[in-house]
Amino acid sequence: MDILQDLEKRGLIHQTTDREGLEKHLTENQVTLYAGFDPTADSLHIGHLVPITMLKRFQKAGHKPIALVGGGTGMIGDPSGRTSERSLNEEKVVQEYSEKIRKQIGRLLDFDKGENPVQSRNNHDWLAKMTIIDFLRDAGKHFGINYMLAKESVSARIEQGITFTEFSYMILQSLDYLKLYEEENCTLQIGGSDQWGNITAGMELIRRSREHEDQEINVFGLTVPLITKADGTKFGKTAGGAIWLDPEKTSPYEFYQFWINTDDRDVIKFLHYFTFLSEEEMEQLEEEVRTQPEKRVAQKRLAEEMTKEIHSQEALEQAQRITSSLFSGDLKSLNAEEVKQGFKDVPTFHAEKTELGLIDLLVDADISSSKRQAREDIKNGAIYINGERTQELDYAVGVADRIEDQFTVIRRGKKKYFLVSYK
Ligand code: 545
Repeated sequence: MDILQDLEKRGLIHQTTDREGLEKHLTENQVTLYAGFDPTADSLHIGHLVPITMLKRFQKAGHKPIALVGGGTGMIGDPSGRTSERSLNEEKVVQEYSEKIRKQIGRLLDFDKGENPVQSRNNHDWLAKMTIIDFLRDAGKHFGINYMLAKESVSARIEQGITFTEFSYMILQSLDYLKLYEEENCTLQIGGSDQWGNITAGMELIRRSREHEDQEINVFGLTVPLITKADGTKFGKTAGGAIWLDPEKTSPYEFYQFWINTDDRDVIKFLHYFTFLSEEEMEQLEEEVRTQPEKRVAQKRLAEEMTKEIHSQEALEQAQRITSSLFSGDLKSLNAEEVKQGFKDVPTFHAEKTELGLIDLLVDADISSSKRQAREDIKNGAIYINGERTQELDYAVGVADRIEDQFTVIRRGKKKYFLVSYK
C-alpha cells in the first residue's frame, strides 16, 4: 500500500494540492518534504504530534523529511488560527526555545540516522540575513495585496486587527519553502489544517520566482486534520493544562494517564492517528471496545505505544507501576521518583525530618480537621501510611515511614491522598 493510501485510511489527510499529481510524484520519486515548528514555547505538546509522526511515516515509506525550526519566523509570529495578535518574545528567549525544540524533535525523530535520515534546518540561518530591500524587491513583488488579504489567516483578523508584522508572516514561510526547494529539492510541505494558506502561498512563490524557466515545477502541499473529540472538548487540554512532550513539564505517568483516559468513541481514531500498529491489530482492538469496553484494552494499548514512543520503555514501565500501585493501594514497591510523579497533584505537606505523632501530623497537614477528628479517623481504620492501615493512636511517624527518606504517603478513607515531603 502506498503512503497516501495509508494516510487516507488513517484519516490523516485533510487537504492536498493536486491529489493525483502528488500520488504520482510520491510513487515515482524519493521526495524531500518538510514541516515547520515555531519556537513559541520551550516544548512541543501533543497537538504537534501528528505532524511529527507524519514525518516519520514518510521516512518509513522511503522519503526524506526535514524538520524546520522557525528561529526566524518565531521572531515574527504566525497569525494562522489565531484571533488576536501575539506578543513577541525576546530574541534570547526565541533562541533558547529554538534549541530546545530542535533537541526535542531530534530525540523523537533520530536526526541523521539511517539511510534517509530526518534532517533539521533553522530558518533563522537565511531569514535573518535577508535585507529589507531584498525582501521587498524579490519576495514582496510576488505577493498581491488582494491575494494576501484573501488568506484565512488575514481575513479572519481584519475586524480584530492585524499588524504589518503578522500580515507579512506568510511571505517568510513562503521564502522557506522556496529556499528548501532550491537547495534540497524539497517538493512537499506538510502541516496542520491551519497551515494551508501558508503552504499554498509558498507554492505560489516557487512558481512565480521560477516562471522564466521552461522546466515544469512540481511542488505540493498536504495538511492533516484538526483532532476533534466525541465530547466536543479540545484535544490535548486537561484541567492541568496542555500535555507536553517534555517529561519535566508533563511526567511520563501523567502522559500515560492522559491516553488511558481516552473516550471509547475516540480511541480507535487516535490509534490510527498516532500509532504505527497494523490495521489488523487495530481491528482487533476495535472489536474489544465493542464487546468489552470496561476492560479498556484499546486505551491501554494506545497509552503503552505513546509512552514508549515519546518517552521510553523504562518510562512506560514506571508509569504502569505507579498506575497499578495507586489502583491496589500498595505503595511499598514505589521509589521516590515514582511517588513524586504519581502524587504530583495531591496536597503536599512539608515536614521536618523528625519523628512526629500521627495525630499531630494529621492535624498539621490538614488531613483531619481536629485532634478529635484525627483520633476518630485512626480508630475507624480510615488512615493508611504508605498504603498500610494504622489504628495505633500513639503511632510515631518516623524514618521507617519515609520512602527513600523523602516522602510519606497518607491516605484518608478510600482514595483521598496526601503527601508528606521532608525538607
Ligand atoms: C514556520 C516556517 C515554515 C513552516 C512552518 C512554520 C511554522 C508554522 C506554525 N506552525 C505551528 C507551530 O506551533 C508551535 C510549535 C512549537 C511550540 O506556526 N507557521 O509552529 C504548528 N506546527 C505543527 C502543525 C500545526 C501548527 O508546528 O502544522 O498545525 C499544529 O498541529 O499550528 O517554513
